[in-house]
Amino acid sequence: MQFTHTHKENIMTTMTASIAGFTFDDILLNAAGVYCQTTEELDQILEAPGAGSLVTKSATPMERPGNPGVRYADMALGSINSMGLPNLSLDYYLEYAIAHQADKPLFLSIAGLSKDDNLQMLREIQASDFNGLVELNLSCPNVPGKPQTGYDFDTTRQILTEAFTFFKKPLGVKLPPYFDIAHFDMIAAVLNDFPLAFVNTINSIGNGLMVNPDTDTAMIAPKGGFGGLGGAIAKPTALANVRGLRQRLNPEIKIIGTGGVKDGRDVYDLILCGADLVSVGTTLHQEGPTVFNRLKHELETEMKVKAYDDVAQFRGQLQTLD
Ligand code: RRO
Repeated sequence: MQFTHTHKENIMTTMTASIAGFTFDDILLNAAGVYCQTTEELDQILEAPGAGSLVTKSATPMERPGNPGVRYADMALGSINSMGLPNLSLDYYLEYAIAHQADKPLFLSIAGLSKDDNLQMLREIQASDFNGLVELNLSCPNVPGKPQTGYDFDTTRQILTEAFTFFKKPLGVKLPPYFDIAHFDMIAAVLNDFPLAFVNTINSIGNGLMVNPDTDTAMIAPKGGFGGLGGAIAKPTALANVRGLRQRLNPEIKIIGTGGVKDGRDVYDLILCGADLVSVGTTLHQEGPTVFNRLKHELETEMKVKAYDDVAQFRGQLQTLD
């Protein structure tokens, strides 16, 4: 028997996930901030083979230009950025998400510079026709004078307490990386008190610094060169945060794993540590939206080596040596 060749043909592997009653036909998406600032970029993610969803650039109530000067640089083990929350406003992304929500389940990201901004945006989303998922970014490291909310456990609890008095759509939070076991315990204790649909871990590793050896200058301009680290350098931190939170969070709270994905094995490792969906930042920036299909095929190859045909068979199944 002869098989005709189509470009979707030979994936017999199940790579799906569900969050808040939505089914994702593929488990990959962009990391917020990458390829998602304009409708032109968003369209490319929406249509990219291998991408199961998208998240829009973190929005503020009003459009922002972000930080001036060179604000993203590639480096040997990943990237450093201090974009400073450039975005085209909540209304812009809300309009896009409502127009395209019939195609796939979509994530709308918001990052207010104050609790009131966040609550105001959630009210607007609640009142709108948007019926997808909202990612509340508690971890932007790059706005001068604004600490990452996710490192302040009391403020995080306060925002979620007020949000859930009126917000009834599926809500998740984007978290900064944590570096101490006590902090995993503390953030999980807060998050487990709320009906969150998901957490997304990790945002970039905040406030690193890289030097350009040709010029002896910092690699990026804002904040004296301090910026968030992403890419390969972030992988062990991302794995630890996915794993540490999966061990602590209520099972109803799903996990989007973000950080350090360059190839299919990196996706596999995040799933093994407990990720439901996996998002791609630095490598998407470097390679463009064809990255999703490459990663999907590499993940399938890795799964075949291990004799799996469904990501559910190894999700969260990391073994330890003790
Ligand atoms: O825009 C940014 O500078 C930025 C944000 Br909001 C974020 O959440 N994470 C990041 O690495 N950069």
